[in-house]
Amino acid sequence: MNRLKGKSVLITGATSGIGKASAIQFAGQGCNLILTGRRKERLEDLSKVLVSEYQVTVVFEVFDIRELDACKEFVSNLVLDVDILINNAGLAVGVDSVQSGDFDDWDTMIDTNVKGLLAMTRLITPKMIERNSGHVINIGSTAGHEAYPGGVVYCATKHAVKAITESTKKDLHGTKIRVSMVSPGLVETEFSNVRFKGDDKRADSVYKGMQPLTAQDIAEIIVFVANRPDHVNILDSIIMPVYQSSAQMVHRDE
Ligand code: NDP
Ligand code: 8X3
Repeated sequence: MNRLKGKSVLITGATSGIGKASAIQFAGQGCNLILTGRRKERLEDLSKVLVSEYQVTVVFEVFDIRELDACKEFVSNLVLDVDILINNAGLAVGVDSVQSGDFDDWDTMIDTNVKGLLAMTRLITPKMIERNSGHVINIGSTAGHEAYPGGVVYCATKHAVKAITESTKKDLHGTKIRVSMVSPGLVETEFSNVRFKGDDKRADSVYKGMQPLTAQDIAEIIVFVANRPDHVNILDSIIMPVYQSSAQMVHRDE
């Protein structure tokens, strides 16, 4: 049953990976889309494809989610009511240990994954409260459930997303607004290319000898979470490839 047709879905970080795949899946359900990211050309191209293939309304805005003023301006200019907010924009940068980490990389992860997500939630939820309806879906990670070496700040940010999700649910207690988190394990997107700062060979090695999740696998879960009946709230869902049993326990065929 499609309960999503005609709803407006705001997806941060829709230029690639899980965000882009989610935009395609929600458009396929007949949702109108508000897309964000920093790469304008990608948003233009994706919007054109979605409008022509699915006949939905698509608007996009190019800005850096780390800039609070840009987030505020974006939200104040929105004409559509946001029914579903998907806080997806995020990244890992580097795999340094705590004793050798790069302070700028740490800022980038914290400002994007935590402060960007918080800003969007802070700015969008008041109108949801006024309407007593809406759904906030945060993209967490298995790294928000389990810390691993080389992930000190990335894991901290995703643990923060878990805490933010739980607190948001409790802050909105008694309203009809749903609050969810989707927590993937290894998904082959541009994530590892970004983490390894453009070292694509190293990025490919993350998925060597195993079949990772695809962005579409996760987008389908996000749509499932969003498409539950109004009284059903999925607080979290952990999805890993079958060859992955924990952050670092990954079986690889020879
Ligand atoms: P991608 O690198 O493919 O996509 C990341 C998206 O985030 C891009 O659209 C990017 O857009 C956007 N983004 C990053 N920084 C900013 C910024 N400062 N301002 C605005 N947008 C930004 O990776 P994924 O699709 O894999 O990642 C999506 C989410 O999923 C992230 O939160 C990630 O932590 C999470 N995740 C990923 C997993 C994986 O294995 N791939 C597993 C678990 C969770 P642009 O660069 O155009 O700004
Ligand atoms: C991304 C998955 O294992 O690289 O959140 O942390 S992992």
